[in-house]
Amino acid sequence: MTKYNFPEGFLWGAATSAYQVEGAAEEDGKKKSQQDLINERSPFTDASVASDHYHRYKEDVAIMKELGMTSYRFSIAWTRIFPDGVGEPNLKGIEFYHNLIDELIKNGITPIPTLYHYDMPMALVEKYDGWINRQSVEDFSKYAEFVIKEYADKVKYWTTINEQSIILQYWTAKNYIPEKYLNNPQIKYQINHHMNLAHAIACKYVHEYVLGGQVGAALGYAPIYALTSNPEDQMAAQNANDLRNLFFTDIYLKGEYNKAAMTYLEKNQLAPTMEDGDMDIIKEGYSDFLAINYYYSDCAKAPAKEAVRTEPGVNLTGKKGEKSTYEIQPGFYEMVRNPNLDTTDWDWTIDPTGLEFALRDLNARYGKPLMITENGMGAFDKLEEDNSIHDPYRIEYIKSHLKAMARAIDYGVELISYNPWSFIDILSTSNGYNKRYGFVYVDRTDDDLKDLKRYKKDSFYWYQEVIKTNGNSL
Ligand code: BGP
Repeated sequence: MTKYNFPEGFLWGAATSAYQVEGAAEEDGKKKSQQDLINERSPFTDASVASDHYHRYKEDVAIMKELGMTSYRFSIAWTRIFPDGVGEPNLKGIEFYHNLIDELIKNGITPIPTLYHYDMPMALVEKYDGWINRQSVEDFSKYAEFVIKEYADKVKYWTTINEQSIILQYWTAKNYIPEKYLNNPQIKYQINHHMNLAHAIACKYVHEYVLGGQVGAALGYAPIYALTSNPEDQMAAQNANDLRNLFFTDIYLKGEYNKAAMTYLEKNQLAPTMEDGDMDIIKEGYSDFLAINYYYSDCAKAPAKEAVRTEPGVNLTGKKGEKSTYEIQPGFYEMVRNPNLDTTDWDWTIDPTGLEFALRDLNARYGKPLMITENGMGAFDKLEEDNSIHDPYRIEYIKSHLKAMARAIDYGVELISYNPWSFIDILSTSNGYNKRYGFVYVDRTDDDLKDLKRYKKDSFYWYQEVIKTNGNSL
């Protein structure tokens, strides 16, 4: 009798994304994406070297194999394949992902690529403002079709767009937005509509070109609790769930816009402009599964009558309590800190039950298989003199979330895979190399590249045992 019922063949993995791990941002024909520019302007290091995975992928895959990983979720950089976003494909870029995928398969690791992880080609931003312009749908579709066809006989599971929800919530950090649009919040819903079309078209291509292929989005997902049992707060939590979660999942899994969310946007002149036939495209591009990136849960209350529209804040220092601004949608909801939960140093709540809640809720609503493409804990890790890294907090975080997943499975959730963030230390969007997530330490800091050597953290050996026992060592 086993303690935990992770299914036979469950995919145990880990995740990264191209610009956060690869480096070689302008090598072998690759050109810059908007993320290169956004990171250059940030107070942290840029993405030019990152964890140097582009040059060390073989060594990295060998470490994945040693960890026992049976899946690896990574992203393909659009700018490696089409440096200018459109035009002639770049053979060196195509070859890199062939090599990586071949190396994974050779080592028994199922590749789970993501087509888009925040990295719109800068050339298209300069040409027409990137996702703001509807032309982006056509150009992304060409890129997606090319990539899906190219790797069709090697890749079964595809994810389309990473975290549309976060791209929308943090629209000026995840997109390069020209100044003239900064005071126009409708733009973010327009970007999102274009991404809905792009996602659906990519899904269609997977169904068309990949024998037995399965596809879904990788959504940043945080369940939302009401601050109190006051009915007004409960209503606000439902409103927040409609606009922050179901606004995406209803598109992916029902092919329609969530009605309450759309009504709110229309009433506030925020709804996207659509063309005839858009909803047919969205319906045709159905998903086979939903992948979620789960880090934390959120909390909402009824907003005060005089509350004004407010963008969410971010903690960029790793000093607890620094996050002071929470999103407000006037007349709909106000996000607040949950007084019941502890947080990481970056104010992200630690809530394993929230993962169980999310999985159960999504299963009840849509009944589709689910995947976890990110989950993990950012922390200040320390490389000791003997090259060990003691990260009991990360072990505790992942252990409690795995137990929550096991409970959800017991209650009927169909889960395909678990790919925590991150396989190796990567360039964090909210604190460079100060905020680390990996099972494997990369010896560099924001200011000093050092030798970029890889060292296994305590969590590496712990996760190795979890994988070996199909979760029963938990
Ligand atoms: C997700 C992103 C990842 C990664 C992770 C951690 O939102 O998909 O790319 O960045 O969050 O975030 P951060 O680096 O801000 O800690």
